[in-house]
Amino acid sequence: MPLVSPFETSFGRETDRECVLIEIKSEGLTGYGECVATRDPGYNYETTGTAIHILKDFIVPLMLGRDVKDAVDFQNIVAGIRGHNLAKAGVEMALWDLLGKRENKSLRELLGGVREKVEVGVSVGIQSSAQSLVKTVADYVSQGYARIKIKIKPGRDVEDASAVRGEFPAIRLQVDANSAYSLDDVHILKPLDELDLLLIEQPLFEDDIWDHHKLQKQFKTPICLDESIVSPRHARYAIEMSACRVINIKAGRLGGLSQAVMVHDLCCEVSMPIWCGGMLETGVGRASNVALASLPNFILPGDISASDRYYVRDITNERFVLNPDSTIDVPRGPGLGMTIDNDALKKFSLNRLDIE
Ligand code: OSB
Ligand code: MG
Repeated sequence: MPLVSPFETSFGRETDRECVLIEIKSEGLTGYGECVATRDPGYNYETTGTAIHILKDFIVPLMLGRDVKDAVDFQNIVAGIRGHNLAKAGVEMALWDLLGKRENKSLRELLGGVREKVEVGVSVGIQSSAQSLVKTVADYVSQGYARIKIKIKPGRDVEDASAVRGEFPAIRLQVDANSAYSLDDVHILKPLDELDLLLIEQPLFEDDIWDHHKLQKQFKTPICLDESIVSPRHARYAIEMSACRVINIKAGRLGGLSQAVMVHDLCCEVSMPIWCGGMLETGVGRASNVALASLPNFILPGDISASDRYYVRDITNERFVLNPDSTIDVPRGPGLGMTIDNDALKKFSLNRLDIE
């Protein structure tokens, strides 16, 4: 699906998004889930290709003809498959959609969400220059986004962040490095500590927790982990090591909504604020993110933007819009509360695999 504008991060530039949409039919109902893996292994090791392999050859054969009761049951069934969280999470999402449709409950109700609308922000990719970044941010601010995240990478960090802060002295601002730095770069990152940022997201290696602890000690700004937290266990490690003061929750990265709720609860116990991250989802995955973000401990605004920030045409009939108070409404329909635009799905489909 073509993005409305290219999205550049420290690991690459995306002009369109490839994803695996999962459709599960059971008891006359259909559930949809989105696997948030991308075409290239830039964010983590998974890709749409590895997801299809893991789904087709391992996850689906374990599930066919089996009575899968709920998400916990599903996690037990796939427990022998190491890693591949994005693939697992896509299936779990479809199971939640099915469960909601069977019980006539929205995903928000099933997960225990407490909000009917969630606070959101926008994640802004690296632009051609600091000046054009300021212009892009100004455009989002005028649309009503009250929290801005900018992507940074070596050579495009302090100057970019300072330019945005200079133009918007009071806006809620945060940065995301997507693992582009090492501990040796502390002197480069240090000026960010004076910009009154909400947080600095994943500055160091994608599998690191310990060096983030060493970094957090040197910063008054909260360090937020994204890539490094791949399970509730990792969340506990990070908490016990004081490696961060905030966690970005992505159900995909954690292996499913059930795992995301576990990290939510863990962080709640230690009063660590969390927020819902994004992976440029289609309307399917965005519905899941919005429902997840309605849980009580999602204190900070999520990387959940209106549909038109991502796609001219989406694969769902329903589109998400930004309310004037920088929130997005949580869908109320059963399950994800979304219906598929089959023409759009057909138009964008590169491949389809049916397993009976
Ligand atoms: O690190 O949060 C990230 C998109 C793709 C991969 C990784 C990330 C992102 C974003 C976009 O920041 C968030 C969104 O979906 O709006
Ligand atoms: Mg991130």
